Amino acid sequence: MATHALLKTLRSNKPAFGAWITLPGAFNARTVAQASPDLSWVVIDCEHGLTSLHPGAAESVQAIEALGPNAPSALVRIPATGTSTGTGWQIKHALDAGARGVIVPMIASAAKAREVVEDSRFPPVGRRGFGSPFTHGIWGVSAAEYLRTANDSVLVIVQIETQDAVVNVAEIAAVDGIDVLFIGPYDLSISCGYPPPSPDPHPDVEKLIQHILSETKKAGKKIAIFCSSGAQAAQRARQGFDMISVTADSSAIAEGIQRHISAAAEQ
Ligand code: 3PY
Ligand code: MG
Repeated sequence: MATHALLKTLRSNKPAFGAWITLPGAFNARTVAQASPDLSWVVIDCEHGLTSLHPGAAESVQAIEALGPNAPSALVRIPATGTSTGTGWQIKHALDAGARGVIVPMIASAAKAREVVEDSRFPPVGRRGFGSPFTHGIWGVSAAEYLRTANDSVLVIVQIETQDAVVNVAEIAAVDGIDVLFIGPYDLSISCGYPPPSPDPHPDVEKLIQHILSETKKAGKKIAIFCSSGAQAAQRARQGFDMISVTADSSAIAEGIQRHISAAAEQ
């Protein structure tokens, strides 16, 4: 059975801590992935980060997965969802690149969630095409084994980050083939007319977050959220979140450099 760190952590019902990759380049991706043995996933952000989906994501996934069987699972956040152009090609590039899962932003209806599942799963479940000569090698399995097990091993993660998504959350969570609902607190706040979290969300937005958490758990699905510090992530873990982004490369670099320079300057 093809498996990976995030899938194992989610199945063991332990919080899966992750990190966000906003800067481009295979060496950056590998540096983040190697930063802690407690990382069970990283996401290459092709929506707001600077990695291009093709071929940039493939190079970063390869650099992470080459760390071996204990590497954090490499996820890819695709650039966009839209009404006029389908998102199938983006999911195809991300999964063919060897991503262990996709994070799909701005999903607000069960119909859109079903489309995401169809694009992410091979027939008979979905309509994902088969044909990359590289994907199975990055996973370290044969092509036949990848084809046989990918529908169970690829994680399909949709972001809940708009007012409409909150209204439809129970229906979205009930869609077969969706593994994780991922709250984007920044977009959720601005969609509801509140300022972005600084660092915590507005109490009204927090109520929505708790509602999404309980509806997702009721549906038996995993729930994830984006955080901006270890302390905030620990609190979300205590609340029952399954998958938590703890920090991002760009902010962690700036914080680390600032801390060291301050220590030096204070002498
Ligand atoms: C959000 O908070 O909107 C996110 O998508 C997390 O990056
Ligand atoms: Mg967002």
